[in-house]
Amino acid sequence: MPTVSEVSGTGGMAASALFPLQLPVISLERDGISALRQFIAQHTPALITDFAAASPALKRWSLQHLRARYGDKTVRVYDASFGEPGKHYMSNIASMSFADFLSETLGEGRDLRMFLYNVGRQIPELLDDLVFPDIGLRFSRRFVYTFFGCKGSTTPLHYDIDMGHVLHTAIHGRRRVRLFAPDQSPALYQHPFTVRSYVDLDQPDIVAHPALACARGYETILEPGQTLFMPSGYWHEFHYLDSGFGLSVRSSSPRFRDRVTGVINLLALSPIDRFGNKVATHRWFDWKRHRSEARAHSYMNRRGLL
Ligand SMILES: O=C(O)CCC(=O)C(=O)O
Repeated sequence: MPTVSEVSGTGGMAASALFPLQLPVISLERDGISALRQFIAQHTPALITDFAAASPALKRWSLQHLRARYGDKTVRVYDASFGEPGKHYMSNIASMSFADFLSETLGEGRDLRMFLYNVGRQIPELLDDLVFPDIGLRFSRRFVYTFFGCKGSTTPLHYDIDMGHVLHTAIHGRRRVRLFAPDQSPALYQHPFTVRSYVDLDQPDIVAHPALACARGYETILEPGQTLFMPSGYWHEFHYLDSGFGLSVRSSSPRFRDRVTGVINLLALSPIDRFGNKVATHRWFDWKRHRSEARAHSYMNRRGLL
């Protein structure tokens, strides 16, 4: 890990220095379900090569098939303004037919996203195409989400607000995925009242964000058909190397404190954050940024880095 003194003054730091950790790769056929259960019990992420192997979705859900059957469904679409203070903060920019979304994003390369599309609610019959092994977690059928993006789009660094355990399968296209453990939050300059970080992981600026030099994460490529296990509270950034889509199933965390945090996030912190954005848009955002910097400063102080 580079020290602050090694990198200060330049402001630049190789992005690769942030990702020294090797993500474990397991195969349920080779290593047994017990291997995955162990990662779940230890709250450690892992890449599973064959978690979804028995799911007809992997073959059946071609873009052509989905467009032909569900192209007339109205979907909400998002862009980068989702995370920016202002009118579209935490909300969609428009609604359009699924067929138009596919043409505009995957066909024309417009950086428009469709995420958290609830398949369980919107097209429940698709759930029949998902077959997963019993790994000791109860997946909620009500919260099965799909995520679509075009080549080059990025889902920025965040963790899931409900604090559930997530298994994300890439159905089409590869993603570069970056992960950080929950204890890295101060080094990632988490904005209070949110589950977001705004640090630039591609070009880390250590002058603006000195604590970032302490962050240690994983970086991996998720291939189509592979699944990522993200324990509750794990930070993740997804970058689409190809146009495509993926699917997440989730289960509530076995840890009581995670479940309570999830409820507080959803019922208290997020509404306050939206209210702050509504009434004091830029001042609220700047206040959160300052708080994240103050928190990072005391984190470094505690570690004797100042
Ligand atoms: O695929 C994406 O764009 C993001 C996936 C994600 O954030 C999730 O599964 O929780």
